[in-house]
Amino acid sequence: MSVKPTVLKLGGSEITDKEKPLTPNLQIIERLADEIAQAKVSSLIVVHGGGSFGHHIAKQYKLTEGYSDPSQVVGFSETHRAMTKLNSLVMDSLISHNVNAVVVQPSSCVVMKAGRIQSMEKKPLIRMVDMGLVPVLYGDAVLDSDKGFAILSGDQLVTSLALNFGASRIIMGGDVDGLYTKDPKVNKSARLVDRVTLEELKTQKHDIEGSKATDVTGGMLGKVRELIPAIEQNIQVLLVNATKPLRVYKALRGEEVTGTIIERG
Ligand code: IP8
Repeated sequence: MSVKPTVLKLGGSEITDKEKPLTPNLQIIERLADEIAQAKVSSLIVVHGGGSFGHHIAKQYKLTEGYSDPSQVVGFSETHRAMTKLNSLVMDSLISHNVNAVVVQPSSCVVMKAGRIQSMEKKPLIRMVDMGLVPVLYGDAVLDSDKGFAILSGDQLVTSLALNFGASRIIMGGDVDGLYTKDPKVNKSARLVDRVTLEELKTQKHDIEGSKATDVTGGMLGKVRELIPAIEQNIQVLLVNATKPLRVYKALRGEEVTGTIIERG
């Protein structure tokens, strides 16, 4: 790629209502599409999570455990279908805000092995970004050469894209201000960490609470673990609250913003 891309993740917990199956948060999707459009980043890849579109169905059919029974096959199909519905809402918003977005379906270009990405078709993505298009990928049900199938989290995808395409930075939009010492939704003494190195993160990580909502791919704890390989390669990660206006915009513009910077140190 001629310009190092920024990889932006839009978490499922803000673009959907995670407690209500198949419920999008259209207002937030629209606002985020507007912020992405206004920020005018020259080289951008967007990934979004599953929220209440992917996780409930994936859990119902035990998809993360892999294939063990023919009755799960319909669950693979339904999980992917639900994700395409959420994705089409994101795409409609982006395109209506004049972002030249194009869908790249992970189920069609990624193969996993034991729950980790084994291979990804990269050429179309490279050409898209060089053409000024914004590829949009999402957490998805994906075929797995060991387990039959698996759930690919948007976070694993973000790290893999950032490493494969030499990203300059990763911006993770979530529903909290950044990384806290405790889960801020249940613990008032939780403190926002504005900057942390990988070493500090490794020793603090037992204090980071996982998500309480239905999340088959690990919530905040899973997020942090997944990002480590990218941070090790000197790719800076910025966690911001995408439910608050202009945080994603400022992060994309490289302006000062409330959040957590994670770097190798
Ligand atoms: O919300 C998982 O992606 P995530 C997507 O980024 C599915 O963990 C299909 C559950």
